[in-house]
Amino acid sequence: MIKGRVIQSTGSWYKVKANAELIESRLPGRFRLNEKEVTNPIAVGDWVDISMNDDGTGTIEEIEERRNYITRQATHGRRGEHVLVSNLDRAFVVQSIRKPKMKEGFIDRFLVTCEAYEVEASIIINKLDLATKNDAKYLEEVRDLYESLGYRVFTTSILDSDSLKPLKDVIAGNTTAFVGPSGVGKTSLLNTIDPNYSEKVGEVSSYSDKGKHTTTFAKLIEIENGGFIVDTPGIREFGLFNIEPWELSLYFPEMLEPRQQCKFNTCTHIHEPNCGVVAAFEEGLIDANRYNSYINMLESIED
Ligand SMILES: Nc1nc2c(ncn2[C@@H]2O[C@H](COP(=O)(O)OP(=O)(O)OP(=O)(O)O)[C@@H](O)[C@H]2O)c(=O)[nH]1
Ligand SMILES: [Mg+2]
Ligand SMILES: [Zn+2]
Repeated sequence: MIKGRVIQSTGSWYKVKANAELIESRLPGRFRLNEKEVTNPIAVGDWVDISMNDDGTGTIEEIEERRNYITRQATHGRRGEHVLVSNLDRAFVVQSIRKPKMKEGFIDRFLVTCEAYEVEASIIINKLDLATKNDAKYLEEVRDLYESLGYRVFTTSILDSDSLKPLKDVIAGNTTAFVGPSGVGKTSLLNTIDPNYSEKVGEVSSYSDKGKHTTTFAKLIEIENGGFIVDTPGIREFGLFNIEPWELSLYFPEMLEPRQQCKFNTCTHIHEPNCGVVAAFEEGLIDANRYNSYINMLESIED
């Protein structure tokens, strides 16, 4: 049996890197039967044991328990969850200041998932070269808000190599992932961080300001200064999976203390009497946009 790591998956084939070799591997049907609620039983980042076939392909026999992972609600009408990537030291939610414009709701959903699944999360705001004078104040507010909650914020532009230095430093030696909407520059960042790569990047439509979903499969890439980056396909909406209404506030760091003052331990912090979170919000201790994100998420998981 050979141990390796899944570096790419198309759904039927898995590329497994074992030592220095890339082995095209298949997954026996029994794995699919076991995990009905998952659209992909194997994710990029997984450690697996494979047995070798005569034709040089592999068969995945065993999956090592994941240290952590990022998951979201499956799309295209499928039920259950879709595991994006596993065994991470850190995950970056990538946004761009313009083209396409920032979606704070996306950031907040991603951060909640990372809190729930115990992945350290940071934020990248890319395309800083497209920021106008008026954006400066907004960027400062965003940085202050998220850093006060314990998340690092990196502002980058692929046209400014100095802006990438702090990012490179935290990536070195770790396994990290880039997750975000299409067109924000996830693949461009990767190509710039390690010039040995020239993965395909796509235009952003000038009409809709949306990317064209250029990256189609998640891919784990080893970079030259040591470390791995998982580039993932653009995501329109980051749907929460398997988070109950009563527990949602556990994944908002600023609500952890206030929620202890709530009268009811099933409090959802909306309409209940004697709610510590609402009290904290009214005192200005919880940011209005974050509280709004909380309400939006709560509504989406309640129905
Ligand atoms: N001005 C500017 N353009 C950028 C920057 N980073 C990326 N771009 C451009 O944004 C477009 C989309 O970049 P991609 O790297 O393909 O974006 P992506 O996030 O990988 O998109 P998907 O693979 O579709 O999810 C390309 O035209 C890039 O050249 C940046 O820092 N500044
Ligand atoms: Mg891409
Ligand atoms: Zn409450």
